[in-house]
Amino acid sequence: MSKSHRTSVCIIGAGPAGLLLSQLLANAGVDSIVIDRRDRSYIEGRIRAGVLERGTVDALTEAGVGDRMHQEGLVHEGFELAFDGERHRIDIAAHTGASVLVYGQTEVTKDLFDKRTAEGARFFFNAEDVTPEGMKTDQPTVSFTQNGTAMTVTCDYIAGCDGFHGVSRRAIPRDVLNTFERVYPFGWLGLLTERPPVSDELIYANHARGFALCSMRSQTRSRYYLQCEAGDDVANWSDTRFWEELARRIGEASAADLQTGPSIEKSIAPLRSFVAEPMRYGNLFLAGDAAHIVPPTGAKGLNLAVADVRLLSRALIERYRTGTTEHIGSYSQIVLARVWKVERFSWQLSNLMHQFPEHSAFEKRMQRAEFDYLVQSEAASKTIAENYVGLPLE
Ligand code: FAS
Ligand code: PHB
Repeated sequence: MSKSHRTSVCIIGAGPAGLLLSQLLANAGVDSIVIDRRDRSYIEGRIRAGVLERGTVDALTEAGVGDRMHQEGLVHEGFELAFDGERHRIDIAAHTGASVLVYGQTEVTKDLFDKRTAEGARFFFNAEDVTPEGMKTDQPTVSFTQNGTAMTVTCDYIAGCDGFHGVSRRAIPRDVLNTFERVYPFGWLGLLTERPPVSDELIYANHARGFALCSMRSQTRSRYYLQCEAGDDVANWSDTRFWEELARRIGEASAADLQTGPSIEKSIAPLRSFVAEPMRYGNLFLAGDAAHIVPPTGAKGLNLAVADVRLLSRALIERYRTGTTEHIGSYSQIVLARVWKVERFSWQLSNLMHQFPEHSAFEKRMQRAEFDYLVQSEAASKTIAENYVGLPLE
């Protein structure tokens, strides 16, 4: 048995990129269908990003999903960089006049799902063998099976919002697609605990034993990360071992305020920088992790996905409202110009804040010298601040 469906934009992926795109299109009266290989509870259960740039806060507010974010999110006007226990605050409010909002990606996803569902959005979960086809035609299709039933969605445009391991990027022919990648020789071990955070603001720490990050989800729920071996196994990390290592890396003064507790989530994420060009092929458009990955050091992954979606929704809405395709034509070029600048910042901060096995004594001194320069130079701290709060959309 097979079923056919028709929509304007078929969105592959119900993560933050796909959900926000569907909402922005719906707000402009453009119909979409959202297909995901997982279901809502699985997607909401993934613990990921924690910091929202001002552009992301604006986009979610404009989309009509900002109420809980503004009530529960924590406004942060600065964060700290630390080297071997010495801490330097980056005053992002003084440098940029802006702030960031600490509000977990999990909550953003829940808010988007709630509104999309309340508005009767068409979702297909647990989709298998999702296959985009006909991208070079004006009637592309996405076929898949769901509970054994073959489905085909015919549309005007396909939005590939299916993350790094999705199928959309792979639907672009090899002789068209160019990819750029840097895989880091370490991963991040993340831990979530119901304990007040060690500090009011985030602390990014570089220590001889490795990087550590002290973050949070609320005043009672903390999120911590430790740099670990690339192939490390979370089973090697008891809570006790995690807390002891974190205390070493953040230094005695900070560790004195550390409230340890049982982990409610613990996982290891690999780190890579990755970009795929172009982000458009015929009537297929890529957005979010489907097209690029940044190491989480700069808190950019989710925010970059939102920026892509703001530009893609603008292009698609323009086409349906006016018939012109100016921004559809320039989408890939405009969005990639910003992607590369954000890749640069995430790569730069990762190089500054982590211990690299291949680093010589000289390169370790270069890291320390860059930190010391940041501490003394207003200009250097300002550049960090303006990237952290988010670059202009274009
Ligand atoms: P997502 O990966 O979130 O969503 C893609 C969706 O597509 C998923 O729901 C998936 O099920 C679906 N999909 C995949 N293949 C499919 C197929 N064939 N058919 C249909 N659907 C398919 N960013 C930060 O800023 N800070 C962090 O601390 C941080 N930590 C992270 C930790 C991990 C383990 C990972 C993987 C990422 C992390 N990120 C972090 C980055 C993350 O937040 C992403 O940038 C963000 O989820 C991007 O959103 P999407 O582009 O929507 O992709
Ligand atoms: C998080 O809280 O998960 C987080 C915050 C900042 C980052 C990365 C992750 O740079």
